[in-house]
Amino acid sequence: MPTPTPADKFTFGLWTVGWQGRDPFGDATRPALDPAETVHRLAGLGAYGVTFHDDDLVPAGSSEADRDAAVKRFRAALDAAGLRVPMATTNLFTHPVFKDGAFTANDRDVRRHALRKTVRAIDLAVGLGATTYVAWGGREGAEHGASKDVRVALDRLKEAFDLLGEYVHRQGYDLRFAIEPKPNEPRGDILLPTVGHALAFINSLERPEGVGLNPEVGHEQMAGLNVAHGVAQALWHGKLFHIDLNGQSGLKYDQDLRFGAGDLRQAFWLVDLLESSGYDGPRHFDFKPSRTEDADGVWASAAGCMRNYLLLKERAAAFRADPAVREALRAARLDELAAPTAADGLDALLADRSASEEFDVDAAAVRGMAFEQLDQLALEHLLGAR
Ligand code: 3MF
Ligand code: MG
Ligand code: MG
Repeated sequence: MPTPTPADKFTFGLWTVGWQGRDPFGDATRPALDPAETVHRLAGLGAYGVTFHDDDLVPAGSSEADRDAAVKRFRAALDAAGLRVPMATTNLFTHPVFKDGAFTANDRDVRRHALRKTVRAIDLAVGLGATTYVAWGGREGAEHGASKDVRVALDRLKEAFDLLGEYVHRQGYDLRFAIEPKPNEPRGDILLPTVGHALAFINSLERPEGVGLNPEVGHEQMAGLNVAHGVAQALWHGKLFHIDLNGQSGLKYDQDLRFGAGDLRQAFWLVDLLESSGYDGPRHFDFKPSRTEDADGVWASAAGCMRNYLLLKERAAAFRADPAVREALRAARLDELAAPTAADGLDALLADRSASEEFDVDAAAVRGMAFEQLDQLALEHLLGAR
């Protein structure tokens, strides 16, 4: 059984194992976790790092003295346990003041407060060593048609990222932003609902090079999308700055299952992609241990996330190394996809009668693609049958 080590770069949010099980229908089923204890428990399980929202570490409304004490205690725990903070973020969704959003709230004073809260949280993040700053706009959205002018709201969202980018630049921080798309929940419809929307938005920013993506498995799947395809496109654009791993079973409420639960095939293809792509950032778990669990169940589910990742990594490596798979990839003509379509240039293509007048479309149409055989091999590797 594979055992996680810090070299695997597994990280967890304080809010994940710390989730108390409050949902829209029921109260908390578990007591709050102390961030310092979380650090020690995660280190004991073989994690590399821990992440947080400002309010996870310093509860909203804390005095300056309480804030300093909380940060000091956390820093001491990190040092003692040898855990890193590669990423941090801002909570712009829990407090009622953000009920209509933060950077895109219709109320201007709320928008200005959201920016100041984020600037303060960025200082905290950088002080603890973070180099990635995630921005999930959970409340940036709407339920009522005319209540949000989406084009104007996108102006305000751009303004926010431009100001924050200017701040980071001015401070000389080594920090990149990673936008986390999500289609809905808690808003009926959230701005930047998918990887594709976010990629397009980034191109409109003043400092696009400092902004990338933090795709989440369940978020893409809630939109009915293939998460490995979305992540592949983010990689293709050089924009995979971070990733949130969890599990989701189809189009329903945001489940935040432990990684590997939910759509196992998509999890397999995602691990196969991450491990073969050269992505060397954290493998960050953003899941919620089921509210049925006590503390033992919480740590068992955190360990399960990492084990499932490592098991899938083993399965994916075995799939790629199998001579039968290599042969099946050839039969499916993946090598041909890798060859440019017209390296001979447009003139040669336009002069090529074999691609037009003389092309035997009927003969080409009957050629089988041999994809079923290839996919069966993948399934057999995933099932541990090969
Ligand atoms: C919600 C999320 C968020 C973000 C977090 C930033 C509370 O579905 O996924 O978790 O990941 O705010 O990292
Ligand atoms: Mg999520
Ligand atoms: Mg997330």
